[in-house]
Amino acid sequence: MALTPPSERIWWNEPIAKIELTWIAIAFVWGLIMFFMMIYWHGAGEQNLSSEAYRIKPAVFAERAQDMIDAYTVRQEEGFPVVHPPPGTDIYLIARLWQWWPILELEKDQSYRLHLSSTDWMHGFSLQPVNINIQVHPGYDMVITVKPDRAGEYGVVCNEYCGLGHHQMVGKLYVVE
Ligand SMILES: [Cu+2]
Repeated sequence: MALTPPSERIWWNEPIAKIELTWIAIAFVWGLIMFFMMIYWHGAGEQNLSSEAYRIKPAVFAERAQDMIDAYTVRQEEGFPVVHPPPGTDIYLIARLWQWWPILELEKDQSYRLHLSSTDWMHGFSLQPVNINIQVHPGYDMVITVKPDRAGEYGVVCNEYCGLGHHQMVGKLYVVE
C-alpha cells in the first residue's frame, strides 16, 4: 500500500542502476544535439528568417508608414494604396483590424528592410504561397531584410486569430520584374 513507508527510509540515497544512468545519458546527449540543431538549422535550413525587434509606439509606426505611402503611392486598388518604394529603403506594412495596409509593390532581386507592426491587437503575418510567418505585435517593430527572388502576386494572410473579421484579413504584395 502506498501509505506504507519504503523499507529504506533514506530511499533517495540508493545508487542509480546502471541501465537508468545509461538512459539519462542518452536523453541528455540527445537534448544537446537537438539544441544545437536549432542553431544549425536556422542558418542551414533556410526556413527561419532572422528578424529584429524594436519597441515602437503604434502612432509613430503609423506615421512612418504614412510618410512612405504619401511619397511612393503609384495607384489605388479597391481603396488600398499600392506603394512602390525605391529599392534598398525601409518599407512598412501595418496590421490592423482587419486589413494589411498598404499594398506593397517590390522589385525582384532588390533588398528592402520590411517593418511590420500592429496598431491594435496581435496579428500574424503569413506570406503565401511561400509560407513565411512572423508574429506582429502592437508596440513592436519587427524588421526583416527581404530580397524577393520571384515576381508575382503574393497573399498576406493573418494567421493569429484577431476577432470577428480575422478571416477577411487578407492583403496583397506584388513583386515586379
Ligand atoms: Cu487575424
